[in-house]
Amino acid sequence: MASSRVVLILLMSMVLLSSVSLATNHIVGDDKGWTVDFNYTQWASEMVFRVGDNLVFNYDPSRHNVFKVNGTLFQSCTFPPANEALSTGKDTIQLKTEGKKWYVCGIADHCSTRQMKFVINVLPEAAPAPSPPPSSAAHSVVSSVFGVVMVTIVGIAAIFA
Ligand SMILES: [Cu+2]
Repeated sequence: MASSRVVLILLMSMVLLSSVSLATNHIVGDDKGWTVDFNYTQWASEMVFRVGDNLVFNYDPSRHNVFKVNGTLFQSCTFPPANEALSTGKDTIQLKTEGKKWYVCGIADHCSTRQMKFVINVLPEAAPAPSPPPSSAAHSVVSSVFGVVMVTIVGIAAIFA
């Protein structure tokens, strides 16, 4: 049956296309970078963080560093030993798991009084778009790029069917 083969190929290609995830680089503090007296709590509240995304800290390494801490250390602005800090001045942290993550600067009073602290809640990777039922697969293509890909695949499938 040629038609069922086409549908099968359509579904497989949808799965392939939808699995191409778009990881986002979140530049902490945007063009301000990681520095004193910037409201990172506000910044973080406007973002959606997902597994696979990156946090990028840009800063002057002679003035700041980056610690990933737990909630207790975050509240009290206490830190692990300084040699466990990230301190290159351009640190990228990949968000590998879901849930809350806390980040602070461990220099002087930057955490306690200069706002260099924030918490994020990492969500699961973006779910693939739900696949339509097979019978309507060929009719429900809305995206033009997707449509072109589909037409090409259907054409190829028709040749081999
Ligand atoms: Cu600092």
